[in-house]
Amino acid sequence: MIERRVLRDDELEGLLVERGYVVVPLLSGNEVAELRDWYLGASSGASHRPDGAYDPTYAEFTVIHTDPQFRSASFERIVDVVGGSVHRLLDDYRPLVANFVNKPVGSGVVPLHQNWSVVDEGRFRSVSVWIALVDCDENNGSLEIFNGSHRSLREPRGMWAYEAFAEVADDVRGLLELVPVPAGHAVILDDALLHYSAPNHGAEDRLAIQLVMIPEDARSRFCERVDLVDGLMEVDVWEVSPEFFWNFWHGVGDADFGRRVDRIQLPVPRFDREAFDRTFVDR
Ligand SMILES: O=C(O)CCC(=O)C(=O)O
Repeated sequence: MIERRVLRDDELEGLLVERGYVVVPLLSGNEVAELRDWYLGASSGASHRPDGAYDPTYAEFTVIHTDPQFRSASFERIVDVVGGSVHRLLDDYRPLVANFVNKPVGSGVVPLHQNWSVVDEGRFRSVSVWIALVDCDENNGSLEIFNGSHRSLREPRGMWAYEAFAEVADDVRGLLELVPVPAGHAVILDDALLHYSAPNHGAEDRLAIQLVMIPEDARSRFCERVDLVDGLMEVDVWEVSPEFFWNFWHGVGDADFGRRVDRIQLPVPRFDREAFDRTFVDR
């Protein structure tokens, strides 16, 4: 039972607790244009997936942008433009990670996953405020979510969370709901919610923002896999500030902006259909 609320509005809070996400209007047309123009101007249409970052068919996330200056500048710009609106919705939350998420035409899949756990999810909810900067629908790869899945598997998660469902992803696609999101609207999702997004088959870049917010009164945490011993992952747990993610590569952040607080062992999560149903469907 998580007692700490997320949203100031009672009705929205009830929906978030029940379904794991809500959709709300957030930004004005001018704010959307400002953010979109800033991103597209600064990136001048080039690809910003560094060599060896990850699968080249994936969406581009600012947190691994080729230019480290752009990562910090993006965080500051996003927080500057959307911070006030987000503060009016969320009950004393603070930003931890900010990404532009771009899908150039013809690419940009985001595999079925839960986001990193960045707080103790037994006591708190961190949320991603995912803001559409263009109209997003089934054609250009909007979010697809598994309603209610945030109630299961609130375990420590790091980069490996992107691999856990590879075996079942195609098989369970029919359980997901596509969420159409007009430009300027936001999906506020519990970071434990299972979600996916398809490649962009539209005619222009599909640009969005992911702003990860945590409660002011919660400790941040980031889980880094450091080893695999006898089938168990050795995981370092860090308490971090946003700067930790401005110099981030293959799951390792900037140690100058974090403090290692624990070392834990975890099994490697791998879901076949039976384990998936047991965890998320028949619970
Ligand atoms: O932008 C997308 O399509 C997906 C991004 C995502 O998975 C997230 O923000 O958690």
